[in-house]
Amino acid sequence: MQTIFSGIQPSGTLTLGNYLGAMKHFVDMQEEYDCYFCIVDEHAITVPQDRLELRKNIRSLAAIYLASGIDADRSTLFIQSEVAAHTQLGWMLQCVSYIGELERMTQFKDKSASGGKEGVSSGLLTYPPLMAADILLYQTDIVPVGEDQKQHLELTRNLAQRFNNKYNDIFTIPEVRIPKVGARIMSLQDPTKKMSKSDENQKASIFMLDDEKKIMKKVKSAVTDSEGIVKYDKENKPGVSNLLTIHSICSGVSIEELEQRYEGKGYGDFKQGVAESIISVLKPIQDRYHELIDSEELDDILDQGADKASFEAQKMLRKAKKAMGLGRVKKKK
Ligand code: ATP
Ligand code: LTN
Repeated sequence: MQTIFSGIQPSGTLTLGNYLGAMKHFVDMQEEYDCYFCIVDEHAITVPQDRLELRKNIRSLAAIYLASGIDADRSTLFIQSEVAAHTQLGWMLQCVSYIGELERMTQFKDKSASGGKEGVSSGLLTYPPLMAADILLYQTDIVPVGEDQKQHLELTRNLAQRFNNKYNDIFTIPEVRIPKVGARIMSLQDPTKKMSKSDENQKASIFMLDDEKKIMKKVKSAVTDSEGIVKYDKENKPGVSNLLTIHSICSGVSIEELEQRYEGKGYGDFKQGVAESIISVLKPIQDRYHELIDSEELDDILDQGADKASFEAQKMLRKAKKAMGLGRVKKKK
């Protein structure tokens, strides 16, 4: 059976973008693959975090994974900082990474642009080798992510190949899997930008825990255009196209069918339909979330996940240390 690994940062409440671009696919993949899903809290601290808020977000993300349909009997769900091998291999891979290639990562360029050299943590630069470690520890074959992570995956492959050539052929070279639709859900307020959980404008993103009223309000105020025609045209009608994509994935109805359904109708009806389709997907997830969030069941699942992941990760870490010559070989008595 092939292995899947993916991670999400506990850097805020998940958005509909995270769900449609990543989480939803994780759920579908559990049947066919041996899956590891990680709450990557060590990645989240590359930008400043409030400690209580971070704690809350970690637990909340775990509950969202499960409420969305991750089955703890099939998949391994765990918190990155509870498995020490991640930072250990992360350091080793940092030592095979070049500063130049890390500086070329667009996420680093974007997130560091505003801070200046003193205000940006060095962790933001060295984050991709940690991500590579996450993936390579589990002999991962496939990494399902949204479009924005493609470059990091390319780097992971390069680092794995470089390590294999230089030291020993131990790492599986992972493939990236990007969904055909929904890989890049856009901001409701600026449809040229991706929907992001850390967007300062609250109206730009639908959060997975938003109530019906909020979802309705945000969709109704989404930026469209003045044409009044519901048609998919990413170039000229990015707002409407984004809403059509969302509506289509949430309802399972094709974009062409939706275009026909709303022909001759204004954006009012269309937006009502979009909001209803989102609510129909999120409402059951929210109900289950509230049952889980304060439960012991959640802790048990995370404990078991950390044990299983640690066991597997240790095997790979041992191989990597041996390949690099770290530690020692004990003399026989
Ligand atoms: P942040 O805004 O804090 O950088 P984020 O919203 O980009 O975070 P991540 O934790 O970095 O979220 O990403 C989790 C997963 O969700 C990744 O696989 C990522 O590719 C995917 N993803 C994030 N935003 C979107 C989006 N707008 N559309 C589709 N997929 C997305
Ligand atoms: N960098 C990713 C989160 C992430 C990840 C991973 C995704 C960390 N480690 C391993 C897939 C596999 C992000 O910012 N979305």
